[in-house]
Amino acid sequence: MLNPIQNNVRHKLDLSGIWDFKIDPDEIGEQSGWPNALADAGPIAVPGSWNEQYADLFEYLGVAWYMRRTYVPQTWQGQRVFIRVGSANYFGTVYVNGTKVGSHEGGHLPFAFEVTKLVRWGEENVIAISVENHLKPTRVPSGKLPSALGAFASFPSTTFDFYPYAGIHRPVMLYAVPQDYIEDVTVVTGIDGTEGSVKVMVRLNTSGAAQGSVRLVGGDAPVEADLRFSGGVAEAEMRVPGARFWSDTDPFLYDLVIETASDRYTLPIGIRTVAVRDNQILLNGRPVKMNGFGRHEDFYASGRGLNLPLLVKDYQLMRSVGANSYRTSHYPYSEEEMRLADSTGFLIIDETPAVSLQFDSEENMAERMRICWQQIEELITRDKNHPSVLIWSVANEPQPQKLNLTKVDVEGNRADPSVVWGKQFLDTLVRHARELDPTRLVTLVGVMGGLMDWLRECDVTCINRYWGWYVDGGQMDKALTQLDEELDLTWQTLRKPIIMTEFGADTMVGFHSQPPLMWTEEYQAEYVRGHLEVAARKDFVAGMQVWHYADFAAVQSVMRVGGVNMRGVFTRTRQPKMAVEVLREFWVKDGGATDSGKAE
Ligand code: BDP
Repeated sequence: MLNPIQNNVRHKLDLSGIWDFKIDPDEIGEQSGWPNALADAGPIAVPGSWNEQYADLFEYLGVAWYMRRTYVPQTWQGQRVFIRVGSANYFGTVYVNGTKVGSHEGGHLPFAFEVTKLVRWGEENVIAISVENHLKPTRVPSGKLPSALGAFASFPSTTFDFYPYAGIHRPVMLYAVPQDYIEDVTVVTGIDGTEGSVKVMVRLNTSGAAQGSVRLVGGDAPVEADLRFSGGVAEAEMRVPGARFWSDTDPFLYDLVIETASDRYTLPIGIRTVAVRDNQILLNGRPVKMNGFGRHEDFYASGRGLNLPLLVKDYQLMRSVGANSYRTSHYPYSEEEMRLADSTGFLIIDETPAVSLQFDSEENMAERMRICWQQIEELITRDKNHPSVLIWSVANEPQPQKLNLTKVDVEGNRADPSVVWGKQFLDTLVRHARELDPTRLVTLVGVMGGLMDWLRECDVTCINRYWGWYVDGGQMDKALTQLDEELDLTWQTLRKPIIMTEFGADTMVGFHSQPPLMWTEEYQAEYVRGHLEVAARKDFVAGMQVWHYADFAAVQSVMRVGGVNMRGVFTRTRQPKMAVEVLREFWVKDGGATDSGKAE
């Protein structure tokens, strides 16, 4: 699943733009010839969520069809041609010239199918993609299930607190590679004093013997090694004297150029290591704090669709408050975004779509496990070479059957089968991620009042806490005392560095009060200040990530004014609330971040 690139032997054709579109509520499209032609279609932007583009489709989550016609460049003849969808939420099926080429489940990861034999050279090709986003109890994330957080009872019926946007959310492209091509590359970097090491594993699509080379460009002198393939696989290790190590303050990237007789692939890489020692996270052997935000891919009109100007703006705004980190809450973000994190030095907790998992019946859990397993594999395959990714998060807020927000529960009631099922399920996910990638840290994010025991297997303890909001709202002193005590207890119990992956207060921009009352900007500012002060006293706190970066679309409920979660320190249109100044005070170091996004 290498990201398609353009060079002298590889080609790509981005099909982003206005496509034909038609909903199919009765699900008759496939047997009615829609893969070949869409009668009475309307226009739709790809990428983008359909819910935002048509007011009458805001709540529509059933099947919809996309169609686009294109020539395939004549120069690609003789190569292998693929169609690739960056993401389609939730279930996508691709047809080329009327033939079904494959389907994919899961909303936030790319999928590709080879279509070489179906291409019509010298004529138009018809590409049709059907997408549906039915909310179902066994999907990940799940819908139409009773939520342990009863107050989230919502419309549409999700178990999660963000709008279930539907559609093709990332670019669709055709790409071409040589007949014998580089199928996969895995890079593992190490540090020994001032020397870097770069271990490269390359897999070809063919299993015969072959030769190739790998070159690291961008340092003082290029470093090279030979690749000798046997069974289609080759490994090489390069030593890089005087290497420039990748970090959040110096996100230096080398180009790794891999060449075989017929193919060539260039991958930007960073030389860095990540580890945990006692109560700290170490980047290149030095303690680092991962401060920043929980976020969403969310905006007016584009919905969850890739929005490049917004991306650049968001990175600049995050940097302007001194943030160096965020979590891809609650699903994998776009590949464009991951590359930007590499080049601008953000430290990422990369999360799967497993938000609000429930452990309700063995049958449901088996189905969810199948999907979680696949999503972890697809995520790690996609993102394993990004230096920015330090931590895999395999779940956010798995839900015990009974949730008591006010009480820290260490072991849980073992007579409750869901307590035991949850532990087995989550341990399995953590171990699976660790097996696939032993070079990074693995975590899952614990819910307030959840079981500490479920987090034991993790390398880093990530917790979401809402003292002063859902519990002890309006009573900041009491809330901060509870937070203080709970952080100590969590450290003493689990003995791993702690990142607070969520803490925050809903805030209506422009609401003010003295004394600070809930929902006002003053309250959010005090809340954030109080939390950062408590954390600053504890050296085992390895990061503070405010929930949320910006207000975002949620489902309708009594908790979400206008269907918006207002916990952002920026509004949905990216205007600052008062809390932004507090973050600057704590996070912007002397000189601080500049508008260009680079720390000075
Ligand atoms: C946590 C969830 C997050 C919600 C947040 C909230 O992880 O998705 O948006 O609470 O209530 O439970 O704002």
